Amino acid sequence: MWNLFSVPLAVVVAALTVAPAIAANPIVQTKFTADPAPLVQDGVVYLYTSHDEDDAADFKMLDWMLYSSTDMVNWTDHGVVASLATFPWAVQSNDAWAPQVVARNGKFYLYAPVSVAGWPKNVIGVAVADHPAGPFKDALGKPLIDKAEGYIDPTVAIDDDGQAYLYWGNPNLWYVKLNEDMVSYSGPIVKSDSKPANYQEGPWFYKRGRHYYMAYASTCCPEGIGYAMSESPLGPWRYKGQIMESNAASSGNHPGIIDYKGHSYVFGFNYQLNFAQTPVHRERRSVTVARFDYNADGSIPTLPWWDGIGVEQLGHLDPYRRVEAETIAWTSRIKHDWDRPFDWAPGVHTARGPGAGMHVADIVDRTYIKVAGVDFGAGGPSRFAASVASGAKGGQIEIRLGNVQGPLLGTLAVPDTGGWQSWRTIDTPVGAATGVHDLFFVFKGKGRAPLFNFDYWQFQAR
Ligand code: FUB
Repeated sequence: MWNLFSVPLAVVVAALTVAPAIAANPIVQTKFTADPAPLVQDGVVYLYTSHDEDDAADFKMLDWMLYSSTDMVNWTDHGVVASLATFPWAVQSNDAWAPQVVARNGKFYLYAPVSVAGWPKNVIGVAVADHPAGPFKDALGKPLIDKAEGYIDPTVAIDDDGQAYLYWGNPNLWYVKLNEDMVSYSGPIVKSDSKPANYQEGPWFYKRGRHYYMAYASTCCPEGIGYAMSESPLGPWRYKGQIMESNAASSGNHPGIIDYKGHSYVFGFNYQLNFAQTPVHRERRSVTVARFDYNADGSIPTLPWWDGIGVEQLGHLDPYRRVEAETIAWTSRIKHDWDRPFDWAPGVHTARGPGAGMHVADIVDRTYIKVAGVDFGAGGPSRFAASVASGAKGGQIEIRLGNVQGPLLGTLAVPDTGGWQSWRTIDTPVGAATGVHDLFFVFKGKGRAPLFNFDYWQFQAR
């Protein structure tokens, strides 16, 4: 990949004493995402989400997405990991609502609410995969939990004794005991008689230490996040308070809670990107995250409404290893004079293609990607390489530090490669930079049409 030769130092950027990189909320900007369901597996956070279509007015939901991170700030897009087509017996036109994935015995089980024809229509399906990123396959060829009104929002946890429990429901809270195969259950479907008074939907069931927790979308509407605790997996559930009060800026909310690398996180969603583009409420939601600390007695403090700041980065990103271009802390577009006066312009998109799998697509002039907290080390880089493809005239990748107008490390000229899936690795010398910086790829080119696609990148150390 590299042609080693000495490079005049166009730019020398010394190590800065930087504030820790943070994930700006919402944490995904390439799509509208909702109903976060995080899973920690082998040191990685896998964040499953539902997906509001770009043209959704009311709920319009066809598939489930996956993002992963090892630092809680830079999220790698794995694209669609399951869709309504995974459950061919379900209504195919809508209703791919809030999922959860759990791991057991080397397999990954995706529980998903979908609908069937007629009334009542709500059922819960289960699909299984050998890897967190799928492919997920329908396990049963029929619903796991057959139809009743309000059978949505499944959540699963496995107790220390190996017994797995599936909870779900709006506005009631139901449960069954899952068998060890995770795709069947024993005993009756039970309606919990200790559902907290402000419970609405979106339960998130887990055990931490000796405490069992039931977090959920509380109050309606708008929804906050409430939680209850118990000393038993089946309750009784004692209401403990609000993890987050509701907020008029957001009609919905939906918790997903994990511990990761010594910290505790709650995910939810807001409508920030929708309202950054229009004053009209549409079901175009965006997943958010906040960090919190449990109190000594296991209770959870009440957090402020989702801020735009997010959480601190855990560690730094190594730029001398191949990094997928769809690893993104933030993407947007440098605005034009003719843009509407809202806060945020959509940036790049992601797509899956035959040549490169997941990649960044629809790169147009002035879009950019921020990769947070990149550690160039003491020696710094000498060259930058990227895998790119263009069926048009290509463009440029400006490699900047700190912000979209920050010091220019180098510019990679992307040619017409002969097709949108005809991938070439192109490299360029870069100036010196040491220490930790937020890295910005600012895309430039002529016209308003897509310029090129971008699969991965890597720096060479000096
Ligand atoms: O996303 C569709 C539905 O909205 C979910 O299933 C509910 O929890 C609410 O977030």
